Amino acid sequence: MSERGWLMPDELLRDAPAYSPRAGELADLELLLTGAYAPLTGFLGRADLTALQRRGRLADGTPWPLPVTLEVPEPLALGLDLDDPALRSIVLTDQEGAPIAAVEVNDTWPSRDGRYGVGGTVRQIGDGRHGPFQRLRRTPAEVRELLPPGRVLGVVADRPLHRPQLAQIAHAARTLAAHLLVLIPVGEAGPGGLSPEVLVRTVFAARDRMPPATLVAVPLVRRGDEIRDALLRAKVAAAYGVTHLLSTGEMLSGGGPRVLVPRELAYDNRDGQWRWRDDIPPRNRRLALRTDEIDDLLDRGFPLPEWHTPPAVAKELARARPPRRQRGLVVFLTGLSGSGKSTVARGVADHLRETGDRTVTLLDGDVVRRELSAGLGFSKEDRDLNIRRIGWVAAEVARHRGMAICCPIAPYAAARRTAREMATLAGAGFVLVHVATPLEVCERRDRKGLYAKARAGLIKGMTGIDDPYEAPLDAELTLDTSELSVDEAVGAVLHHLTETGWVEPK
Ligand code: PPS
Repeated sequence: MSERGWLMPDELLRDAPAYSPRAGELADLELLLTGAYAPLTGFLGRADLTALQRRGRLADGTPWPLPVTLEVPEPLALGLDLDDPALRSIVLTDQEGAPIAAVEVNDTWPSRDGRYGVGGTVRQIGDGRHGPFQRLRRTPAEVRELLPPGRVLGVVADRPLHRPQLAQIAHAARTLAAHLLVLIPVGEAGPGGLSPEVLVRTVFAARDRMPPATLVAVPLVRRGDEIRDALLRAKVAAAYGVTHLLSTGEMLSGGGPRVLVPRELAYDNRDGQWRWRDDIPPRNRRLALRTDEIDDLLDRGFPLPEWHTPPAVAKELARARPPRRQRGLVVFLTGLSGSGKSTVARGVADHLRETGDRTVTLLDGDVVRRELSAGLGFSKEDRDLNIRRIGWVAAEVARHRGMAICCPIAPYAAARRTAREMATLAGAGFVLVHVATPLEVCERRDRKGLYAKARAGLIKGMTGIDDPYEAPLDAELTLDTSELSVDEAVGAVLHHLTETGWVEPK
């Protein structure tokens, strides 16, 4: 029996391998399934990709701005038999493993990093939807059905809407006498780590300042090429029925909706209106705040000014980005064995526990290797996995507004970068402290006798001796404990955290 929302296994797919694509690929999958990428019906194969690269068109001549591709691990690709209908499908699942769609593969090729590109048509399994805000994730056909006849002004709200943007939207909708369709990109975190959920809430908070509008969440993900990204957005907007698109960035040409490039508005303090900046005498003119200015106000716990941001929007933003002193934070100390990381980390943790501002989790090397990474050794793979685990736990602690203090050696820059990204995506801060005590000093201290053993050839792969340490180029703070007492080193970290607003001055 099949019930709405519950999945029935499909006979042909019973033995098909399952694979959970990366976040960007999942977003593309949803756009393919809903018809937002029409006329595409699946992930592109080599013929289309080549044509796209050469001519900006698919093999059949249809203009298309960007590759829509899927990569899978090599064994999965090699296990397919493209000539056998029963052996050529892959079930694509969400990140928790629930099936979303099947791809009927008609092309595979080696790609990069031991992965294979696969091309083929996708077909929905079950209701195919996933992620929060389901009721906003309407298909283009459903949306076109809802729209009144006539012009449709599209806005891609990829950042919170403040008064200047709202004034531009209202002006464009009025001039065109168009219905407003707001597309909210929910495929990835926005600028500054703003989560899609927060973005949706801020756009809703601005709703009573907009002309009557239809709001849709669309899993758009940027590829990082501004013009092509804009062209793809225009394609998707057109699929949703947009006839005129209010641009937030680049000028566009080619098929799809007409693109309107709004003029820069400024606040006129004579009457409180937003109008074209050049129509306001300079002394009465206030320019819109830049994103970094907005973030800075929020970081310091100041309210966003009412002339600039509707209070309801300001409230959502303040909730999502509380002042630094209340936000989650990861303090990540890296350095050689014996550099003093653990001692400094303990001192910082003790101080913060005394003041009691936030809960403190100390992810000390020995504890981590016992509780979290038991069984791991010191190969590059094991060290990277160890740091990934530490980074993940730390980010979760910080997501819930706690303070995580970590002090592994973390010799590889890429793994440290991953830890930073995880914290940022959790909406938390990340402060990297390089405990840069010179190797000679660490070796002289040799608390555990490991350096002596390594020099004698009794142990292999000791960091600094016969294993690499990539000194950070992105540390917020560098300490050398050969020149500082423990108290001074702890004080330096606390001073940095206070200066940058992460910790309340005492
Ligand atoms: S890593 O690279 O970040 O995963 O290492 P970490 O988890 O911090 O573990 C480092 C501690 O393990 C002991 N140890 C070694 N360190 C470096 N290289 C090798 N081969 C090694 N073998 C064991 C060492 O005592 C480290 O402890 P600390 O507290 O840093 O001195």
